Amino acid sequence: MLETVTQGFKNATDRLKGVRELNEDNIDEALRDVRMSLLEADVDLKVTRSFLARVKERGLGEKVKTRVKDRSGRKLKVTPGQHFVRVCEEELVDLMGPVDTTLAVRSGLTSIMLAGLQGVGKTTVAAKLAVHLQKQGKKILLVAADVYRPAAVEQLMTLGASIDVPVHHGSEGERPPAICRAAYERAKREGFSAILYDTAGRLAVDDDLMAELQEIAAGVEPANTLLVCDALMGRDAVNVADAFAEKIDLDGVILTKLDGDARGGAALAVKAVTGVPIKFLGTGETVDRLEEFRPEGLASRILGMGDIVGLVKDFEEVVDEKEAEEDAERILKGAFGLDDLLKQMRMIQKMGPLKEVFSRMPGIGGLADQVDEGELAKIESMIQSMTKAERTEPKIIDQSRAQRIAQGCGRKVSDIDGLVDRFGQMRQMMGALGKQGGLLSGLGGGGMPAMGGMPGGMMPPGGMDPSMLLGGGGRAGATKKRQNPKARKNKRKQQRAARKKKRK
Ligand SMILES: Nc1nc2c(ncn2[C@@H]2O[C@H](COP(=O)(O)OP(=O)(O)OP(=O)(O)O)[C@@H](O)[C@H]2O)c(=O)[nH]1
Ligand SMILES: [Mg+2]
Repeated sequence: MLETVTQGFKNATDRLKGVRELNEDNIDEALRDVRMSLLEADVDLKVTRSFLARVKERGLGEKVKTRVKDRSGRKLKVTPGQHFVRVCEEELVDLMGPVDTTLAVRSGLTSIMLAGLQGVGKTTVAAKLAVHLQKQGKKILLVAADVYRPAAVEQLMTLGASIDVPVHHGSEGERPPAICRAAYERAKREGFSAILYDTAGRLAVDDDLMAELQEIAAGVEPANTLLVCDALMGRDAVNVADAFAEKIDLDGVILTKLDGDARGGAALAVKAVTGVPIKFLGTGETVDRLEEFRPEGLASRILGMGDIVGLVKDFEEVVDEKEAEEDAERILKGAFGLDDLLKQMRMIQKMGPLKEVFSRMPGIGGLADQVDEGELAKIESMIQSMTKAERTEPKIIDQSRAQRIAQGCGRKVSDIDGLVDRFGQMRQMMGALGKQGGLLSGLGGGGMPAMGGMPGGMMPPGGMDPSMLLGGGGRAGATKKRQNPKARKNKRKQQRAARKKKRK
């Protein structure tokens, strides 16, 4: 998603490579690329214009310090290109935020009314939000308030059954406001802690639709009224949001189908045009494809810097914390075997389609297109044909062992050799990373990445610097995550060494 815009920013920063200062000419040239990509992504023209104007003003106006100290006193160089990226990132965050994705509670109930045009994904979102709330331990009631489209009720019942959430529906001839009110009373009576009203869609914004929504809202007073919009509608999604916002009080927008749209301009413009923030993103048809919207995360993804916090959150969900910490420690000492690799691979697979996981990693986001899930299955089969000793210390795999393994999994001996070679390199790299401390130890260690390492904006423009894997990456200030103690200790050690060196 938003690949178009990412490419625009990448072209822009490429242009600024090697320039010694930002001036009227080179910033205009760089911004031309950004402008084109924003318009191509279907971002509203006015929003685009004011965004570019702000970036230009700040880019030119702010004195660029070419050498700055980070919080730990380390000196860092900032290029004009990096300064440009930083300004862009901050302005993107301002454009889309601030957002609070916690769902409000009223009279003890997390109540949500979903509204939106036909086919935008309301019913799917209802199920996705139910799953989201399930994870918070809520007891949820789904309400089928679409009595117009045949099979609408059935659709929600099927979804509800698949996630083990009861669905309330009306009887023949009962109108949506009455159905919702009855459901509300049932939720109170039966001790539910969350209720989700899935309303009917219309082809276009019309008075009947608005009147019905107003009537439902008056009857059940939902704590959260969320508008569902379809990213494929591009700029129209923003216009629709604007039209709804005029008629009903919206607390947030959910933008769906971002997986199917490389443009996704609506994500950037909704807040600026309507004043209503996006709260969630839908990125797939299945019920697990819902993301809390974090402007910082999206901004750094757009700028090609990955989305560390989101990644870590996903990681936390699939990982046993204590075990992960131990694993991370071992891995960073270079003391890990193919068994560990297998385990890590499976964990990452649990986080979602590999392509997507990769695209959110800093530094290697660009490799996402080359990820091949089939390759993983191959590796898995090879590892499974090895003995315990071979997995722990692949170095012992000689020609005859390789032959046996190859036979066991139906691969060529050269495949086995290749795997062992690559694994050896990887182990070496991990060991080297571990010595420096940083992100990777954070990923495992209770999911607390070493975010504080770099001050705002010290990231390389293209995001392809391998040091991105080591620490920092996002705007440190924006994430407010504490570093884990180990990374802090490491950092202090580095600082001491640096000071010592300086004194000499
Ligand atoms: N790719 C993708 N498809 C989605 C997403 N969300 C919903 N869909 C699909 O969009 C179609 C419509 O989804 P629904 O949830 O039925 O939409 P709705 O707004 O409830 O539709 P009506 O009730 O008819 O107004 C379905 O085929 C969904 O699978 C998403 O995030 N990504
Ligand atoms: Mg529906």
